[in-house]
Order: sequence, then C-alpha cells, then structure tokens
Amino acid sequence: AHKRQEVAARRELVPVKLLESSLYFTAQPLSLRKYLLREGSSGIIAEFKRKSPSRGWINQYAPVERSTLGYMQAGAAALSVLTDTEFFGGRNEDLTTARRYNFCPILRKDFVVDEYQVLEAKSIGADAVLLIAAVLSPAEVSRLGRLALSLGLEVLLEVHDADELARSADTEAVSLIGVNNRNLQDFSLSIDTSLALAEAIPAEFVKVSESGISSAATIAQLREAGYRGFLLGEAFMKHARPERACAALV
Ligand code: IGP
Repeated sequence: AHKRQEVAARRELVPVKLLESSLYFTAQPLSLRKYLLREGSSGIIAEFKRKSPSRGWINQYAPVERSTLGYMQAGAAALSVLTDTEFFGGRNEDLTTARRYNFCPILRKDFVVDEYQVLEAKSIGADAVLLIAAVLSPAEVSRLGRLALSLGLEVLLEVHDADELARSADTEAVSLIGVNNRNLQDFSLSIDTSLALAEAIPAEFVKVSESGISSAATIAQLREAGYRGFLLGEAFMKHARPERACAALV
C-alpha cells in the first residue's frame, strides 16, 4: 500500500509521457539470460544495496559508480541495483548512474506493484525487472511481466516455494526464476531452499539463486544443481570496497 502511494506521487511528478522521452526508453536492453548463459560466465549478479530490513545499514559510503563499475571489471555477469528508498536506501538515480558506467545487464530491484514502475525501470536504464510472487497475484505477475517483455525488459520472478512457482511462473511473462533463500517470515537463510526447488523449475527458465551466498563453494554446489545465476548483495556490500570482495570471489 505504501509502495502504491509512493508510485502515485512520482507519477504526478514524472508523467508517463516524460518517462517515454528518456534516452533509455528507445534503447535496446541487454539480455540478462544471455549474459548468465554465455560460455565462461561467472553467473554472478552483483548487487548494490546500502541497507536492508534484516541488516540495517550495510554500507553507507561506497559510491555507486565505483562499486558497480568495479563489479563489472571483477567479472560479474550482471548487476542488481536497489531503487527502493524506504527499506533499502536506494534511488532511481543509483541505477541510472550504474547504467552510465556499465555495459552489462542491470536488474532493477524494487517492489514492483504497478505498470508505472515497469515503464520507469526502462526509462532509468534497466534491462530486467524483479517481480515477487509473494506480493503479487498470478494475474498481476502476468500483466506486469507481459508489459515488461513488450518493452524488451526481461523478468526475474522471485519465488520461495513450489506453490509460488506453480502459481505464478507464466512462461509468456517470465524469463528467469529466482529462488530466494531468505525466509520472509523470520529472515533466516538457507541454500537448501534453492537446492530443494531446482528440479521443480521448468527447463525454459534460467535458474537464479538469491540471498545468503558468500562462497565459491556454494556457487559451485548451486551450479551443479542447475543454477546459472547467483545473486550476491551483503557478501560484497559489507566490505568498504564491495568490488574488491567481488573480485576475490569470481
Ligand atoms: C541479495 P544477500 O543476502 O546476498 O544480500 O541477498 C538479494 O538476494 C536480496 O537483496 C533480495 C532482495 C529481494 C532485496 C532478494 N530478493 C527483494 C529486495 C527485494
């Protein structure tokens, strides 16, 4: 509900017409799928995240340009940039800044609940959007996802269990499935969530494992189970120079 209010306020300020006049709106987005699947890809989606509800402040000072450019130079396959302000301390400008310094796919990380945010994602330079099955009805996933796809943006659908997967994995709207290892009730983390769900994810989706990953051994284990994308935030951001932590892992 709060997100909807926030979106309504922004729509007043920046009407859709203005979003559509952005330089990025006419640009051809990069394919996150392709970057994760290409030969020799690290599969790492390196996230820029200043704070989170579970951890509080993680990194207040790392500049988005140096961190994200450094992630790419370290060998990350793609970037994830938090644009939610209230819970994650991000902003749309962070993503546009990352865009300016990078040539790899960028996932917009936010709570997308409205069509406007999909248009906005494209206008700020994103290549992919996250849709969270736990906060959207299957019909909303289809509607928002199809709109994203029609704009050339890929959709990463986040699920936590087989139920969410079965309910919301619309192949016409979703290209990648992200299994979140973080339990949203108690914030606990377990890679087993990804391992347990791997088999249930239909082969047409690229599998991404999200949260609580911090070692090359875990990444190897997830790759063995069929995952091709590995979303890491805190493991990098808790260091003063997140890009160096990324370089040490890739
Ligand atoms: C990264 P971690 O544990 O490496 O910092 O997790 C990412 O998976 C996490 O930030 C995330 C997230 C989300 C954030 C997963 N799903 C949805 C905001 C909204």
